[in-house]
Amino acid sequence: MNDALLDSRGGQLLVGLAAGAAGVAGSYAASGFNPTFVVSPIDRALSRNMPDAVVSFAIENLGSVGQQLNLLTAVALTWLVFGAGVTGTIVAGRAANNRLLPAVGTAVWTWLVTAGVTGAFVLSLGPVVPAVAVVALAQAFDAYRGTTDPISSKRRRALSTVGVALGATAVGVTVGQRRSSMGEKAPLEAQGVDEADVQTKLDIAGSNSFDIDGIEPLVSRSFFEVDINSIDPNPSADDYTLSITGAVESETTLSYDELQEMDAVNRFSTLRCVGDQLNGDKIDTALWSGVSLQDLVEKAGPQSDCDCVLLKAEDGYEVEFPMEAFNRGLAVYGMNGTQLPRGHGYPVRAVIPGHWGEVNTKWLTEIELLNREVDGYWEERGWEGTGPVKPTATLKHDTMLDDGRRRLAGHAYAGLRGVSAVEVSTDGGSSWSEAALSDPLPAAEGEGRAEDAWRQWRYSYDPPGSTHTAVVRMVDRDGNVQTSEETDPAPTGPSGWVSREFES
Ligand SMILES: Nc1nc2c(c(=O)[nH]1)N[C@H]1C(S)=C(S)[C@@H](COP(=O)(O)O)O[C@H]1N2
Ligand SMILES: [Mo]
Repeated sequence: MNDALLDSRGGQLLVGLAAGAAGVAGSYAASGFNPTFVVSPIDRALSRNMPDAVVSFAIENLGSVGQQLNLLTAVALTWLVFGAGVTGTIVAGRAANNRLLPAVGTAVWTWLVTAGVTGAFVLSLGPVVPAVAVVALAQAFDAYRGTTDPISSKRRRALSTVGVALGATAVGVTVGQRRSSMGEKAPLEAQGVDEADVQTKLDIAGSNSFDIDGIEPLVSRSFFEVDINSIDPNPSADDYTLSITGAVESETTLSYDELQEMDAVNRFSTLRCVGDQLNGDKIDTALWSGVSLQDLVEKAGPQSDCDCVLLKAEDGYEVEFPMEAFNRGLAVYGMNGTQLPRGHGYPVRAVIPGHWGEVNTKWLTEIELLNREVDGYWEERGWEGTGPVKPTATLKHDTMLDDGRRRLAGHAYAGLRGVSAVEVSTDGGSSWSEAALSDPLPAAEGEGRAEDAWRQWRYSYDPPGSTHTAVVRMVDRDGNVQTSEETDPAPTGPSGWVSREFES
């Protein structure tokens, strides 16, 4: 009777899958949560090839959970591909009676798959080492197997192999996690940026902010993140180029250094995702440092027939919108006095005042001037989120003060339409009073106020002692009252008044 673990079908598959898991973790250890992680391109291919209906369903019903499911599926697929290949080499090794074949085959297979999908030849050694180690160990266990109790010792060898693979996987995941969190929040050191101006503006934002629990200060502490990746691109600034192409006199390419040498603007701007909910959290404000997009494009000599432009990014994302909006925008590399963080588009993103979040292309690589309009990533999926934002007033805070009054607070934002007042009703909308507004953030240049930034509001009242509804709405600079008509986020963004019921 032959009791070698690697002679049984079950044992071969077990070792194959164990080595596969260690291999996936090894790739993670070498790359972290980066595009060179073997799962990354597979995750991307999966999500990009998902039918539109599934994508729309996932966005509306699952939110970022949809992305996590996609990532999990990609991990499982990669594991199976590794596992199947390794199992194959074990089976072949047995058939050919060749002890080297499984280890060599495992090395070649895991490297080929990883290098094939990521294109990173050296980092693709990451999965090779742990996967080969698991296979070699299983072989060694079999070679030195005891003779006293074949059944239990075979089981023990199986368990040992799985144990080693689990250990290797845990180590890989830990190392990968470390690697992933490196390089956050580097200081902004660009020649074109006036650092004193950045600091002054951030100080003003601090002192103008209401200090109220549960509502973000004027410069958000934590900034929401929305994009089509579960693993963000991580381009290097050294290799970075921004090309201006299409309907221009001469196509132009700029490096990261060239951008940083140009005179920069420090400008507050609020971003809001078209997929935000009524009273949602996909709205935030930062101080952005970068150069005028119009100035960049002037260099190339724009001659677009449709006065429209397509922005393209490292992750394959694309969005098309009018030149008129583009010309007001910035190519941004700094955020709140630090280097633009990876999650927000490092090295360079677009920040376009007054329009929905989706035009603020992160990891920006190309500006293509068009002669004819095209659909971008979200428009292909039924959204119409490239236009001006809809006005919003949120209600994020209520508390009983010591003097027996109740205080309500939130934000208001209407893009370039500006916020001139926030009105609060505590009788379900019959009568309205004006809330106090935080002092506006300063303009990028000169004495005025920031043209595309939210305001905070607060309002205190004597509670009536019976059930009542508080409602909030904003008024724009031209005196237009925000519409009460409620719409879903899809396809043009949410609208409506936010309300909250109180028992007393
Ligand atoms: N390259 C790229 N840029 C992108 C996206 C993306 O998926 N890829 N998402 C857009 C969307 S839908 C929004 S709302 C904003 C969000 O910016 P933030 O993640 O910095 O908050 O980025 C936009 N820019
Ligand atoms: Mo968005």
